[in-house]
Amino acid sequence: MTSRSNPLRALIFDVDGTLAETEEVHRQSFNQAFAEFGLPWIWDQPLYRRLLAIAGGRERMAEFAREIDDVEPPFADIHRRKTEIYTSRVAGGTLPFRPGIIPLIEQARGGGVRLAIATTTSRANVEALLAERLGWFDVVATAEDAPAKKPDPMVYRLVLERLGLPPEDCLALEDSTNGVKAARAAGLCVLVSESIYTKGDDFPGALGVFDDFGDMPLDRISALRHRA
Ligand code: XBP
Ligand code: MG
Repeated sequence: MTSRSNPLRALIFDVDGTLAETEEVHRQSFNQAFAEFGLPWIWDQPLYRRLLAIAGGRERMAEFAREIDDVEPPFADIHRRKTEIYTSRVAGGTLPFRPGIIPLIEQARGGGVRLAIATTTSRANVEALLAERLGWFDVVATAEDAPAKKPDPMVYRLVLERLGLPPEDCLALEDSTNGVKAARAAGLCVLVSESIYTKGDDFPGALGVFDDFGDMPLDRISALRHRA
C-alpha cells in the first residue's frame, strides 16, 4: 500500500540533528568525560563526523577504542558521566529547535496529526532537551527501548507499534543516512534536513533532502508523500 491516498496521521521525529543541532554538545560532552577519566582521547569535528556513522554513544566509543587498539576503558561509567554532562548542558530546553520544527509541531497538533520520537540517544538526553515539550509527543522511543541502533529499524517499528498505525499513514523526519535507512526499513517515507554533521551525505530512499524544514508547511510535507 502506498501513502498516496492515506491521510497523514503521525509525524515521527529523530532527535539529534533533526529536532536540534545537538551533536556539537554531545561531542564536547564526550571529550569532557574522556578527560575526567584520564583518557588521552580528543574527538575533533572531522573525527566525530566519521564516528557518527556509528549510532549510539557507547557503540561509538567501543569502535574508537578498537580502532586505536586501546585498553578497554569502563565504557558504561564514561557514558553515564557523559550523559550527565550533556543533560546539564541542555537542561531546561536551552538548545533552540531547528528552523521549521516548532511550526511543524504546532500545525500537526492543530490538525490532529500525532507526534512521536524515534531516537538512538538516551532517554535522559531527550528529557533534558525537550523539558516540558516532551508532553507534545504521544510516543517517545529511545536507546533504552530499542537497543538495536539505527540503521536497524527497531526503534521505528516500536514507535509504529505503540502508535498503532501502519507506516503508510506516517512520515519520518531525519538528518542522517543511518536514520533514513532505519525509517525506510520500517516501511516509512522519510524527509531529511541535513545537519552540520551530515551535510552532503547520501540519503538513499529519502523523499526529499532540505537544508532545514523552515518554510515547509505541514500540507506541503504531507503532499510530498504522494510522490512515493
Ligand atoms: C544520534 C546518536 C546518538 C548521539 C549521542 O541519535 O547516534 O548516539 O550521537 O547520544 P539520533 P548517546 O537517532 O537522535 O540521531 O551518547 O546517548 O548515544
Ligand atoms: Mg539524527
